[in-house]
Amino acid sequence: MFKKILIANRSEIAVRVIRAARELGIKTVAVYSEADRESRHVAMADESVCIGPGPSKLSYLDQEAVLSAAKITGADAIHPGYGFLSENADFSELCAKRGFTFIGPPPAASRKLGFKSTGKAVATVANVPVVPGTEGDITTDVSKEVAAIGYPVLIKASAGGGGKGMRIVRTPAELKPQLEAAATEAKAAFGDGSVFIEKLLERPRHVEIQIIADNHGNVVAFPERDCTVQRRHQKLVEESPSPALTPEIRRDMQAAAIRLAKAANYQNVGTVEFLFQDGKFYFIEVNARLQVEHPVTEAVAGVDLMELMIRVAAGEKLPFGQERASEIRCHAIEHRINAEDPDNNFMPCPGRIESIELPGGAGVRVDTHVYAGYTIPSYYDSMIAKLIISAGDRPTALRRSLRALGELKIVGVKTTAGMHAKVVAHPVFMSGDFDTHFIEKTGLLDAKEPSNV
Ligand code: MV4
Repeated sequence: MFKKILIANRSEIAVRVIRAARELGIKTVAVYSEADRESRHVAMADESVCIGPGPSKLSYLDQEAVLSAAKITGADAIHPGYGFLSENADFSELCAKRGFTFIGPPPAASRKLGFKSTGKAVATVANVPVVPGTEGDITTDVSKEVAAIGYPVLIKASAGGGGKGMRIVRTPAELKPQLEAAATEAKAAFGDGSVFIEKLLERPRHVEIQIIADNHGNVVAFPERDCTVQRRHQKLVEESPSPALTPEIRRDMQAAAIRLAKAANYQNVGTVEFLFQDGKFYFIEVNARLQVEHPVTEAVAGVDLMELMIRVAAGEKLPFGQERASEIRCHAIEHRINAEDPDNNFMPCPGRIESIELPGGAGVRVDTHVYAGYTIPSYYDSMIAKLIISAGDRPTALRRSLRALGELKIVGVKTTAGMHAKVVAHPVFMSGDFDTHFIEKTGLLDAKEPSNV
């Protein structure tokens, strides 16, 4: 097992890594930017190293700065958290070269799955259903192929993720100009102009399967997370089990996720994302990291994914098989609380937290790095806390969510907590029957820039 882990991240996820490491008897090193001196992860870690100024490019994304901090503190492993360097295969290779274990997937698997078109190719080989579309990236005239797929279609950037750079095409006349615009945009945004096309699913749900794979060929899949409630491709609420899945679909989705992981020689925790519509699921992409919403699965399955992630990275075997991983022990919901102004188009709202009261009691978990007197810096994302609610069934979990959201009191910055209460109390959300357009259709957020899909 590792002796000392350096955490190449900040905020609640850095705190989460420190907690898991401490329970395993592993020392921790926090790195931080000049803007994060007061962040809780710095105070909690055994040691800390300032690695640069506020902007991420000059600190959390500075590979040499992170590696120097690891070297001078004698760390033997680096945990990347999510975002920043977490899905950077070059960084993971560099870690290995310098003698540190990167707590993440092997670079080859990460490269194959990180690129969406090649990820889809692996899925096809593994007999995992994909959305009908072009095979690989577009290099020639595809108008005939697209006509066969049938309009409307969606152009996606191969190097993109999370909905960035997607364009709808509803008629043949729009195809060529939209393809050109999409390629230009993708080149500018991701440094790679490759695009591919898929049939547009008009009212899908977003359902994802958490997996974990060790270095001994074992892979298990946990119950799904339903992340259908999103706004501008930002997840707001995640829950498990999905109100839309039957036990048969769940089992098939889990088996598909495992086939995909095995075909890619995947190791580490990971998430296989699917769209689900009319009783059928379609693979869309893999997230080769531990995600923000992992505590939903921890609650439902009764496991510690962070601990397991560290153990398999250290070469241990998975301590249980698929039967244990499939157990559903409760219903869980996560609310991402962001420092954003609901009255100003959800603009980030950095500033000083004057006071904060966190909810508690049975079935309420709070993951956060903030405290009274803490000033939220403006350089990073606006998520300041996650509430993870669990209860015996969905209706009880929803009532508990409302209770916990009501207990949460933050003075000093505006937050999305009130909006979460509106979502949970909405009859359509309560019914469980909704799709990715839920937020726009209900007008809950009065979005001034609605998503184009
Ligand atoms: C789609 C789609 C409809 N049809 N693909 C958005 C995020 C990215 N991971 C995939 N996304 C979508 N892909 C096809 N072929 C609709 C979306 C989508 C969406 C998906 C999940 C959750 C919220 C969403 C909001 C808008 C669009």
